[in-house]
Amino acid sequence: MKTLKIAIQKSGRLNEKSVELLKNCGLNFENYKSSLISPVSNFPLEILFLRDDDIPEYVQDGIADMGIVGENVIQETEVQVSYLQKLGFGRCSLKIAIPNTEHYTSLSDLNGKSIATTYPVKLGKFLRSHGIESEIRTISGSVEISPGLGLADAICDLVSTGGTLKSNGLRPYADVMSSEAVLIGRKGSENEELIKELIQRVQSVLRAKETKYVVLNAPKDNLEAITNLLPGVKSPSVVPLAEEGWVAVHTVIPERDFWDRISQLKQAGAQGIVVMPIEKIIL
Ligand code: PRT
Ligand code: ZN
Repeated sequence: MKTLKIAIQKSGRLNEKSVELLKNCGLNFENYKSSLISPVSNFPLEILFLRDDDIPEYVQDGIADMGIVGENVIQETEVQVSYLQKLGFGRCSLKIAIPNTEHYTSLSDLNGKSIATTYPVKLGKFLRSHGIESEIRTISGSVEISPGLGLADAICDLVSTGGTLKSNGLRPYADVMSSEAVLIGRKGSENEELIKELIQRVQSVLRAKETKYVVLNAPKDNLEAITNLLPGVKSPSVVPLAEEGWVAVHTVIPERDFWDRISQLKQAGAQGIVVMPIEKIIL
């Protein structure tokens, strides 16, 4: 069987979460900062540690079968790869930002202005699609200081907390794209079976992360109201308790509904609610 290769970021914002995801998939490998390639001992897979900018092309060209990288990088490099799975980390937005002192009222106020960015391709497309003609100044980093230095009227950069914009006297003005880390694959890879297996492992880890395992005690008389609040994967398990008139209910609930559901359950008479993390959910 051919060994699969997956490219992840060597160091930077996506490295830690990418390594964690692969480890949670049950893959056993060393994560030495010095190595560029690490074999997985319990799956026919090698992990390549690369700069994020190189990952889409390596996957497109078949040097790696799969990769984990931000959507922003894929769209900027315009490579032909398959999107296999959104991964829910590395979330950010590519935004146009302007100095706080400017009072633009519409996007057309950017006409004739200069915008500094490391994302000229994506910004160019955005401006064209809105019929705006600005001068794009491509720079290699520290975009946020360009207006202060008089190098550009505005910037287009990734934003997550917004702290960088704020501390440079800038404010977000327009959203160009939102992005998160994604699992990508090479179009037409001959390792389809192994890739499928890995995608399934990734999906079972993501599903588990979005879900909590809940065990609670419920008065039998209110069981219907309580189980209606708990749809579970199929339906909740109900186990009799030693105390007459009480049962234990076991189920899973989505993380996003968590606090709402817990207070509704308490109101419906649930007691002794225990919430546990789940490692994997295989459907
Ligand atoms: O060395 P290598 O080339 O691999 O890494 P890099 O330095 O090019 O990338 P890195 O590690 O900074 O980011 C990797 C990926 O993380 C990006 O491609 C995005 O998909 C994602 N990501 C998520 C971000 C951010 N959030 C982010 N906030 N990438 C960069 N930033 C920067 C942004 O450019 C700006 O300078 O953080 C600053 C803004 O952050 P806030 O929190 O102040 O808004
Ligand atoms: Zn990079």
